[in-house]
Amino acid sequence: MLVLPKGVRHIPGHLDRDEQASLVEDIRAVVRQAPLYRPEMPRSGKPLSVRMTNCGDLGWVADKSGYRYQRQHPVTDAPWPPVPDRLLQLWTRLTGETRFPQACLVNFYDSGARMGLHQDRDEADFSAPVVSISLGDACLFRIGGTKRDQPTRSFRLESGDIVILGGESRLAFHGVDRIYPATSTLLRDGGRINLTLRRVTA
Ligand code: MD3
Ligand code: FE
Repeated sequence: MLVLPKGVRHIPGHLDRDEQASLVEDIRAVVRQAPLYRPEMPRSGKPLSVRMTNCGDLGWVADKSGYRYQRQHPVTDAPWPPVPDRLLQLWTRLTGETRFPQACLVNFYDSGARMGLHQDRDEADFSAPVVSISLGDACLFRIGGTKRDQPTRSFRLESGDIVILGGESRLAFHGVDRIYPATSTLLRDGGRINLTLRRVTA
């Protein structure tokens, strides 16, 4: 049997077009202060196909020396810009958490980018959920269990969809198998943006 881990909430079309466009403007402002860069695989230094940046107190980075959260942009060394208010409000409304997210990872996928199956476990606190927001072109998202060899399920994430990963699903293996080019007109030059809001420290 193939069952999604408990605690996954997929909310298709949660954000209307105007909200999506406002979020894109917020993210453009973040990217002007903290440019997208291309992370690298630890050890090999092989570049990832996804480009990234962050906002918030802590940002997730990947380079030859490993995966970690840090306060500065790895290229400019500047502190990350703050998480836009609109995203903080969304987090509070969706999670009911009293604490704000410490990190907002911004992933940008061009039409050929993908993200291999992985767990998110660089955080010291898994008690809060992760909130994921999809903007732009659709993707094929895959999620399995908390062990790599468990069966997986795939579904499309469209622009405006939200996924909330709480409970058991917080440590589920997941990835992005492909982007469906030109399936959204939200981003003038195409591609997909994914935002993940997280608590990091205990
Ligand atoms: C399941 N991002 O940034 S979002 C990531 O679409 C990441 O860019 C993907 O995986 C993306 O780490 C997937 C959905 C998602 C986000 C975080 C999760 C699923 C998750 C954390 C735990 C389990
Ligand atoms: Fe992840």
